[in-house]
Amino acid sequence: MKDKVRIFSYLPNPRVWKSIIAANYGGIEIEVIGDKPKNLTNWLWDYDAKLLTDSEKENYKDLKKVGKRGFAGELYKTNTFLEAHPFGTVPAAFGGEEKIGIFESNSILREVARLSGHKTLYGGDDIHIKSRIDSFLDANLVFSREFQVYILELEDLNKYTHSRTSSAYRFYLDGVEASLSKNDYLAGDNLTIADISFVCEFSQFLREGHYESEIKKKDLDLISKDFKDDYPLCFNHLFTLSAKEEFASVMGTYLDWYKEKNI
Ligand SMILES: N[C@@H](CCC(=O)N[C@@H](CS)C(=O)NCC(=O)O)C(=O)O
Repeated sequence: MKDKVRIFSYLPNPRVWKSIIAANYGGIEIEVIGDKPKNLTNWLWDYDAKLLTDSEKENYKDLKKVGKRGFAGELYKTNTFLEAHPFGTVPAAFGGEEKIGIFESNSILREVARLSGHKTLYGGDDIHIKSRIDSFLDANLVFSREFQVYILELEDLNKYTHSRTSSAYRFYLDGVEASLSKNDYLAGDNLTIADISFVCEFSQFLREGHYESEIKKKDLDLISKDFKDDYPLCFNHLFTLSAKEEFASVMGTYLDWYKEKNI
C-alpha cells in the first residue's frame, strides 16, 4: 500500500508510542514489529525483521554488527537495513511501497501525522505553525539525547552526566512551561505532535525514579524530584494527556508507579 508505514523496534518503546498515538488520532493503521529489548540481539534487523533460529544466525553471521548505542552485544543488521537506516537505530520505519527508511522517532511521528487525516496534528496548512512544531520536536530531541546518555549510565552514574542532564532538563522544561503559560498546548490552541512527543519522551525520562537508590548512593538526587512543584503546567499537561484514551490505550500502566508515588 502506498501509504503504509512499518516500524521495527524493541517493544514496548515510548518512542514508538509517539507514532501509534498519532495514528490513533489520525484514524490510520501502522504496522509495528519487534520484541523485548534483550531479544533484539536474536532478530534480523530488516524490513522483513524476524526472530532468528540458531541455524539462521549461523547463516547470517557476516551481518553481525557491534551495538553502538544502548545495545550490548552483536546485532544482525542487513545491508538493506543499513542503507535505509544509515545510523542503524531503532525505532526504524519504512514508508510506502519503496520502503523509504525513516529514522528518529520524531521524524517517524511526522510521517504518521502527514499521512493522517487529522491535519491539525501537524499544523494544518500553516507552514509557520508546522515549523514551530518542528522547533518543539527539535528541542525535545536535544533533551532526549542528553537523558538517553544518563538513563543508559544510571547503574553506574557519574556526577558530570548527572549535572549535564539536570541542565538539559531545566532548559527543556523551562521552555515547555513558558509555552504552556500562554497556550493550552505546546504550539498553540490544538493538540499537535509536539505534545505527543513531549508526553512520550518525558514519561521515559521519569524512569530515572526506578534508580533512586543507585542515584542516592552517589550522593546525588533524582533530577525530577521536584517536577510537580517546579513545573506544574508540564506536570498537568503530562497527566491530562496521558489519561486520554488515544494515549492511555497505548501507554497502559507505564506511568502508574510514578502516579502512585507522586499524585
Ligand atoms: N533519538 C533516537 C534514538 C534512537 C536510538 O538511539 N536507538 C538505539 C537504542 S535506544 C539503537 O537503536 N541503537 C542501535 C545500536 O546500539 O546499534 C530516536 O528518537 O529514534
